[in-house]
Amino acid sequence: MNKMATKIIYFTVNGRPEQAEFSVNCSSQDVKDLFRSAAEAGPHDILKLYNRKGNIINISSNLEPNNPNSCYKLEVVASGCNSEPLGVELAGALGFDLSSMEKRLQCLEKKILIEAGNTPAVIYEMKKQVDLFREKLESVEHLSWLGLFKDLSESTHKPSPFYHKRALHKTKDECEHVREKFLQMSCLEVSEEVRQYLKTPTFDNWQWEDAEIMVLLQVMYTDLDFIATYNIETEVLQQFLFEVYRRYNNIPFHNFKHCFCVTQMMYGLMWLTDLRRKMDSTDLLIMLTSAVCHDLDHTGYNNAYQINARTELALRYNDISPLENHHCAVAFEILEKKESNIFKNVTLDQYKRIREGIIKCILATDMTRHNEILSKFKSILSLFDFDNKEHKDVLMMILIKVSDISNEARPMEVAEPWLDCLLQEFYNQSDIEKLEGLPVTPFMDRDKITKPSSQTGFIRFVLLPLFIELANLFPCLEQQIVDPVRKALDYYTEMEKALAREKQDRAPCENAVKIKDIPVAQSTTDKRQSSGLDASKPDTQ
Ligand code: BYE
Ligand code: ZN
Repeated sequence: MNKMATKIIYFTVNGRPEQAEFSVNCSSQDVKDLFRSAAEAGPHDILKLYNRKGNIINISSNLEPNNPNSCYKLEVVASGCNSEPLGVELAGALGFDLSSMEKRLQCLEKKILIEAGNTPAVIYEMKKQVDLFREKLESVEHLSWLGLFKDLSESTHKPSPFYHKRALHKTKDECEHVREKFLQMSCLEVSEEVRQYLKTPTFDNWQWEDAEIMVLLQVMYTDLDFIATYNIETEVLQQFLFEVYRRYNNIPFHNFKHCFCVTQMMYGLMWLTDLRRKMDSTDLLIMLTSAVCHDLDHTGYNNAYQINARTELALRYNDISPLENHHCAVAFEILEKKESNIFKNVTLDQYKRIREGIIKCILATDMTRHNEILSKFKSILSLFDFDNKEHKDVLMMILIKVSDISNEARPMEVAEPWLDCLLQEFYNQSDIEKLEGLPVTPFMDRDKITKPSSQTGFIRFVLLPLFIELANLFPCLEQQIVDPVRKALDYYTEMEKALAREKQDRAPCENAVKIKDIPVAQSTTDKRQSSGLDASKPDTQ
């Protein structure tokens, strides 16, 4: 055994106790680097280390080992601005940092590979993070002055071994592979058991791959009798579903699987509420197709970002629901092609009605309209009339809204990974907002929210009030979707408490400061305003 001798140094940085372990034969530069990262200091910041007597001591490999009672104190002094232009200075700093970080990680990995035989998860994770950060810097055009920007639309650059960019749009190969699989599988019979399971909110999307999901969507159109009623040709439906699949992007949350979940919940609600007896087939066709198309070509950045960053979409739609308008426009782009127009055999009048219905439903998924739509629904609820077109329109909007945000009505094993995906997408957005100097949407800020804190507020103030109103019209939904949401609220409330206890146990003093910084009640209000959930403040985004 050649276990290397080490020494442990105890110190505090910003009042936070830390300890560092060095091998006795490491270099002074290693020691300095370690203190620099412990202090989260930049390459131009100055570090000062004090001993118990208050004397400044040299940060080197000769540093005297100490114990927790004779802690050193580490202080960071910002280097401030010097005469160099800020851009060049920062660019140099960032560029240098990133490459050196990558080099150091590679060295570390090599060393560990020799000793341990495989790359440990922690190194892999660090590499991924550095990789992700580089990727972000490289993809932001506004930050081209850093000298890292890569125009991916040209796509002539060779990816480095460190650079595994996953494109936003699906590649041709990816699509063709899935299309072939889908066509092969669509010949097979889907069992009655699966067809019944598909009608329930307990359906687990994670068990099915994309080609299978396309078959399941085809089953929905078949089992609602749309094929026969609207004379839809099988090849046209398959081409339509393929185009839809193709135009959902590779992003963490608003992807093809989300499209499926929303559609499947809509389908489930139709069967649970026996809607076929209450509304006509065209309304159901509108609702199912709206669900299928409702997030087409989402890029992972919400309307607030589109507007603040003045994107092409915000300009095109004058800041009015840019995303939802776009999803809808892409839907009709697909439907304009005769090979994928599932409505190609309906009358002109019927097409007009379907188009108007789909536009209404997809535009209703903009959460800034949440209170407006829910209030309208509440006001007609006591006299709800299934023969009144206006009433039916509001119900259709409520049903797509419910389906759209219904993950928490599903079993925990299905719902929780969806929350992780959503937070991943939100964090990506806030990272870019920080990089671009745009207002950071508070509920997307990884420094401000946690899984349970975001979810308890959302379930209490958004999800339950919406679901409860729908269950007023369809009492059977109380047990089918309201109860699971209540359970989810209990689950996240417990998780929130456990997290608070854990923090308290770890660092009682530090915790007091943190709670003061991020008041729980405040963050809930922030979320509602910023997500536009407060109808009285439609333009807080
Ligand atoms: C919403 C708007 C846009 C995109 F951070 C997604 F707390 C959503 F606000 N959805 N859809 C499902 C959700 C959920 N938002 C939240 N929880 C969900 O389960 C809350 C968010 C994590 C946050 Cl509303
Ligand atoms: Zn959606």
